[in-house]
Amino acid sequence: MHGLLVIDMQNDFCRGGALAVADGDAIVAGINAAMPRFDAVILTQDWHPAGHSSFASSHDAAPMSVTEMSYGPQVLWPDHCIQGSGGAAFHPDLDVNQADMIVRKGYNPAIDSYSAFFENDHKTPTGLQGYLETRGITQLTLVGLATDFCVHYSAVDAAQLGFDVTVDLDLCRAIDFDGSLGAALTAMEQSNVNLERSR
Ligand code: VGL
Ligand code: ZN
Repeated sequence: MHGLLVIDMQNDFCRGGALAVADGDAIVAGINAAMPRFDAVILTQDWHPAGHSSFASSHDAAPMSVTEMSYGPQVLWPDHCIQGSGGAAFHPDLDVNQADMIVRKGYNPAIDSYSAFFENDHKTPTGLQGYLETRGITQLTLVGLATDFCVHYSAVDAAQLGFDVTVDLDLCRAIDFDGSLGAALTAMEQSNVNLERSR
């Protein structure tokens, strides 16, 4: 069974959003078109409480600065994807009706969660692994936002958990902050993630 894991296709990561990824909107149509080719479609939704510890505003710090958390270095982001806000909603053109499952992450006030599998402490699970295994899904293709953060960490965790993982780079877009895209591509390759371009 082959699942499509669609990462964080939310308004705040698209044009006009609080943490807009360049050209994020451009991949929505392609993601919708890809959905019917998979046995299962799973969406992730970045879902932070107001005042989340990953927000620069919670630390009196500049957005995009880096701080040290108990679990390691953490980029401090502009406030984004606040639970129930329009920015946290899925892009209006994303075909949410084709999804079997929606996994929310980042709801723990003290820990960020880039990966769809584990919070940034690399041990608190979201439950997605169990869901996929229960459904017999062994192959995963990842698409969405952002290539160098949530797609990257989700792909590496999935590969380490033993899934056969492909990232379709044409259906992803990157933040590319301080060399993060290059580092992410290297890390994914080293973790045996297949990097694919669909077009
Ligand atoms: C993301 C930064 C903060 C992402 C989420 O979806 O890649 N990046 N929260
Ligand atoms: Zn976030």
